[in-house]
Amino acid sequence: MLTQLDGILGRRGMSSPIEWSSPGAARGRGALLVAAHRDQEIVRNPHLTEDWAASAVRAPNLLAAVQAVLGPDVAVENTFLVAKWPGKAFQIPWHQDGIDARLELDPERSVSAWLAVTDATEANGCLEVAQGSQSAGYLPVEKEPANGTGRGRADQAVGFTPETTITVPLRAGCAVLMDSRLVHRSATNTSSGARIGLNVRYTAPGGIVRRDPKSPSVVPISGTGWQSGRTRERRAPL
Ligand SMILES: O=C(O)CCC(=O)C(=O)O
Repeated sequence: MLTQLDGILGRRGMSSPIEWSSPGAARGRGALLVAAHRDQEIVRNPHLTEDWAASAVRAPNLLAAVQAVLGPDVAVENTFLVAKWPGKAFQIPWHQDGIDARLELDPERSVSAWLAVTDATEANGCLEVAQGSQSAGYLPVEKEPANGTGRGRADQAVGFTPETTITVPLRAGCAVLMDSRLVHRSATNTSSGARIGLNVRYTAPGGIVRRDPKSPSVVPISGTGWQSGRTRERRAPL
């Protein structure tokens, strides 16, 4: 059966590139972030604290693409700024954005995006995705061991062996939209410059199946359904 997600994101489970900024403005922001966050690898939820990130998650082309998948009522559940610094080993393991130790998102009511702030290339650790992997559903997850460095952005998809993978290089200012179940990872930056990207989890009303009660609330960014009481999270057995 062809679902709405198949229709928009296709059998590959992704759509790219979607422009969220001009390349020049994104690269300029990247330079500022390099200065501001030097050597910090993960910045959690910058859409709550940094104006540029609050604007980026609402960028018109990107929001239109998200609304085409989710409908008019869209909220941001979570963002991560991920910086890969030259000369520092930092790879993100195979994982799915819609499930981790803290939460599970309904894949029919959620979608994730990865926004290139700097250019993302194979040399500097762009995303690598297992196309079509969303069709197998969510995999068991294992929490990545904390190592005290701020690394370990993603909980790992346990036992995942990719069959078909592609790298997703993106020019600064472009984004990829992904099914929440699409398995992806990224390698260490082996270039001489920093690589910075923003990961965004979008959700529609009722899209959060389970979450850690300590997590910040969702931030509605479009639609009127958020006032109607349909924001309640659904509880489901793991
Ligand atoms: O920025 C990266 O290299 C990967 C980020 C990612 O996959 C995530 O945050 O879920």
